[in-house]
Amino acid sequence: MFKMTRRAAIVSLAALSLTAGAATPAFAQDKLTFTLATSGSDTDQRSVAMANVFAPMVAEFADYRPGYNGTLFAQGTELEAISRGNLTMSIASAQEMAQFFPEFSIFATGYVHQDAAHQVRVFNDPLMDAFKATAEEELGVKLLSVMYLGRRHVNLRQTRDELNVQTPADLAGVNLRMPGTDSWQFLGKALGAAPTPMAFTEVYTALSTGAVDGQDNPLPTVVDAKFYEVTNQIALTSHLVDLNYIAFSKETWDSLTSDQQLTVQRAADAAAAYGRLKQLDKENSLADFIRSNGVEIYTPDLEAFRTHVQAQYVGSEVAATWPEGVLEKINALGN
Ligand code: KDO
Repeated sequence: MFKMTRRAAIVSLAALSLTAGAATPAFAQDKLTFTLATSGSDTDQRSVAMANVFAPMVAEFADYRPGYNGTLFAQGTELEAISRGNLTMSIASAQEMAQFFPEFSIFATGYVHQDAAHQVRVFNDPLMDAFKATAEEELGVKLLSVMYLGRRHVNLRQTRDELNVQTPADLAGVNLRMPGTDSWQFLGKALGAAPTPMAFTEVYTALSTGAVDGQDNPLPTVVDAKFYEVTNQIALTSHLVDLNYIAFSKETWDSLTSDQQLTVQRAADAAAAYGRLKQLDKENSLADFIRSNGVEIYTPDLEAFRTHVQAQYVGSEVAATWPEGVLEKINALGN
């Protein structure tokens, strides 16, 4: 797989931006247009938060135009679109950021973030300053806020009688769909599985046809995407307390007045907080609904998973990209 280096990625993006149309919001007498691309649905709590909280707060000077289910830009291409000036916002992942800047993989590492509150402390800590600066200066992307996606678990087509998942060894040979970026594939292997890269919008069909054995999203996504219709078990591995960033075009940001910038920042923080609470509420209440649809949910040997997964990262080429001392600072911000 051709691994585009950081410098090559930015140079190619810069070259492309010479030809792309102006990213600046649609020309209008007095209103800007903020476009947002996400592979999530319109009913996903992060999408709902952006539409119901962010959009009204910026409505005085900007129209909000979301594109759901990867219809505006395919999953994993949104940041490039922002950088080229063809998109204002995305609900980005650390894994996608890591495609440009490998050091972001630290925020996508199994069993590092402990919970939603830990994610917020990390995102607001000075340790993030260099990461945010790199994203702005080299990619033209401003990371406004951190959103809570939830605890990712192993969700399989096989029944527990067919495949009882207690330790990573039980996942040997299991064709586990993971999102397409390198750090996602690394996590899939670290779990003990044989990961298959696939866009989120293709997962339901792949599960229903048996093209893959399973996937690994949080319980709210299992319900929102109806994965419970085409799977039969969830092993509560909690292997990644996952997050997204509200990513915003630096070019658009710089064109705003300082009052507009303050409003956009407050709107992003409010949307992230709203979505976090709604997602946590769903995460804590959906297990019985999923079980009622024939999916067995159980807790595997968490210590075995944590120990094994963390051991895969130690000394790995992924860990080699992490700036000195950052992991210690993240851990110190934990409970
Ligand atoms: C997924 O593709 O499994 C994933 O959960 C990865 C996340 O980073 C995020 O892109 C998410 O999909 C989409 O927002 C759809 O929920």
